Amino acid sequence: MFLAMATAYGQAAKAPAKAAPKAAAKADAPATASGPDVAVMGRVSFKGTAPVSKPIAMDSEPSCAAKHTGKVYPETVIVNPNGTLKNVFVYVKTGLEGKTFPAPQTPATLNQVGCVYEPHVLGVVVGQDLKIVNSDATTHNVHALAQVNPDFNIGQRAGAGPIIRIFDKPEATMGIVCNQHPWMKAVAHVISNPYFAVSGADGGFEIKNLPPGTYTLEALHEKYGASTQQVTVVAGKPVAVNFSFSSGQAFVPGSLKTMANVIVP
Ligand SMILES: [Cu+2]
Repeated sequence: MFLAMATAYGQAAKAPAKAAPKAAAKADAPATASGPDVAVMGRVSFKGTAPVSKPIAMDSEPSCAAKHTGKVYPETVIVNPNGTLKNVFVYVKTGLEGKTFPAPQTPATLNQVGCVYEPHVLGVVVGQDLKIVNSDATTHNVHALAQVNPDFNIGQRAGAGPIIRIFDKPEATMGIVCNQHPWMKAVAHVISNPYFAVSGADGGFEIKNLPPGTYTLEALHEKYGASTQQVTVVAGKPVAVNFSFSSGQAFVPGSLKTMANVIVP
């Protein structure tokens, strides 16, 4: 008992020195814009208990297992150390009606590295190239579980060139899976404007260059679903918006056609 208390005290005594550099990344601390082009910024907080997931058994694919130094976990729910939620897709849902946006010239890229999709969540604009790259020494089978756009299911050998696909219609939460490696999963969100962001390792997101106006933002997460917020963007000053999801909540359907919740446990 005394030992346990002494250990706890020892940890507590060390805590301030360790915690100080992280203070700015606290979930409720105000976000700081990374540049003058940031129109909307915020964080996605997470309430409740982070789900516990089992490490992925990659023994069936030694060439992929060898690319990882530690254990690899499913990325369905990632709660950051500061209590925020990673991989939440935040985009402009309404307020841009009647406007059209040229598809970005640069492709959205989905890489396969060590039998893991990078990134796990990505945004693609209608008409933009989605470039799927195989960086592994094995064959992948890229299967887009599209419901609004045509689905596709394509083998991609080691060393093969990229697969390019273009989506014609908005479609949120499209699962991309691999028929060779059942643990592989990415989530693509296809939207009709270029104003979106994905929450990062501190739960933060930034939407850049959104013109002044009033908009509805929607935040989408593959397990927890949708949450919306109204926001008014003014010139020259980033507006702060925060979202929150919780461990006990049921899946909330979003406004875009969303596929049934594909969960890799
Ligand atoms: Cu694969």
